[in-house]
Amino acid sequence: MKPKRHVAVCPFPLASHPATLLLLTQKLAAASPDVHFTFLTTSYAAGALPEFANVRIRHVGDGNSEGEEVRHPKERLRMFLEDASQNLRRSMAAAEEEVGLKICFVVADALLSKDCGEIAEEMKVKWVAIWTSGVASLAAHMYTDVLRTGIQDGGIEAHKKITADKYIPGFPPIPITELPYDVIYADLSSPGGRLLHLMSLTIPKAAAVAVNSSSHLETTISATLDSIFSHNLLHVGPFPLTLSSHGDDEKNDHDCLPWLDHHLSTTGPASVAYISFGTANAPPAEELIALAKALKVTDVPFLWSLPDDNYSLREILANGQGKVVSWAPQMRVLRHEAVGAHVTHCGWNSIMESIVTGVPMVCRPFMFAEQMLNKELVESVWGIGVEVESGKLTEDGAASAVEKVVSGDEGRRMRERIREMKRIAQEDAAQSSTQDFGKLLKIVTE
Ligand code: U2F
Repeated sequence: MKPKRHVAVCPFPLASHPATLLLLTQKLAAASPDVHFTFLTTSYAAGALPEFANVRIRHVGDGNSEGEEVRHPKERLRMFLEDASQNLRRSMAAAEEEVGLKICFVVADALLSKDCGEIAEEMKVKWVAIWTSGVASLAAHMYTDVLRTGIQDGGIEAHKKITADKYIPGFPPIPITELPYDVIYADLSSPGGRLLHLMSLTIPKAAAVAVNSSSHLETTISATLDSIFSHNLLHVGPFPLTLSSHGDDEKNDHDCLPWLDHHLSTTGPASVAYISFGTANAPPAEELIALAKALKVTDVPFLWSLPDDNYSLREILANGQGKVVSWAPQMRVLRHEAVGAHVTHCGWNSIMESIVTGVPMVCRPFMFAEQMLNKELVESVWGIGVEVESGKLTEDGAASAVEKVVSGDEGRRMRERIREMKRIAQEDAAQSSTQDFGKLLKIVTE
């Protein structure tokens, strides 16, 4: 079919962002076969992402003109951001020539709002922003200037006593020190600080802002954000429910499911701990070792998604109590009846996946992006998980947190609360999020 419209999609080339945006693009594309989607990302971030009939992946320059090997994700990102604007423009022009149609709409990862917003303005087309995390973190970024102006410079100890609801209407009483670092503490001229600050200034110009959350999960903050975005906030998540194949990688199974089946029949339902620290962070080696020892002490069976390079740890873990894989089909694992706890870095996708499968969490967040804030939501606001003592994995702290969630009374209460959230998320996914997706589709394709 000859396409009638040409839409550009620009994911942020880090962590799970490209895979998540591609799933959303697929859903938009499946509903609009006469629209051609050009998905623009760096060759590194594109990896082995698949193409579809009306979704084509086009590589964007990664800013690494020397072609040297860059292993550190932060450095890769710094290089990309330096030339992102020019490189995106160049690739969009090439895509227009190839497809034979001018780009008439831009779908931007919210983190690229500044560049994509400017490009769309030059092209005289509209754009939408996709925030792959939840409402609370986006609200925190939107209040960067208010918070920085309002808070006296009393240092971290004084800041721990100030809660964010003082400045952000509808926000839970979370200490401002737990907000994403860039909101209050980053130098706004540093690459990360600048990126997020400019996002907060540019994103209200988008035709709509879509979030990976649903309308009844973070209700009071949603109301605040909706008014900032002139009632164009769209809840199109949680993605594990609304984007059907999210995290459901059939190929990289590593026999996790049969292993869990075995445990269901031996150790029973909700007896296994699943462990993963996401795609962008890893605890230091000594913490991983402490966790391995803690698991031995608790005797809780575990399935651990651990990148291949942790050779020495694999040796400690090779005692039959657990299974270690380099990548797990996370959604299918969490959905399995044998799994009773999710040890997580509190990436937003992982939290949503835990909620929609009803598995309470043991949290070891990093001072990275919004993970500390996500942990506060999980532990203090929703009561569906517990942070490891002192925020770091120690043998005693990790053992006590895992035991609390898997077998303690508090774990049972967490399980009840998370099942209620699962019910709310399911209802939203079937109703309000479906309606909001319809609105997004209309804005993007008509
Ligand atoms: C950044 O987070 P990450 O990409 O590190 O973490 P998640 O948002 O939790 O996403 C990880 C995804 O990878 C999947 C898992 C999630 O969908 O199911 N996965 C898997 O399928 N198998 C594995 O063995 C391991 C992971 C950032 F660091 C966070 O702060 C943000 O919240 C997040 C979203 O913007 O992006």
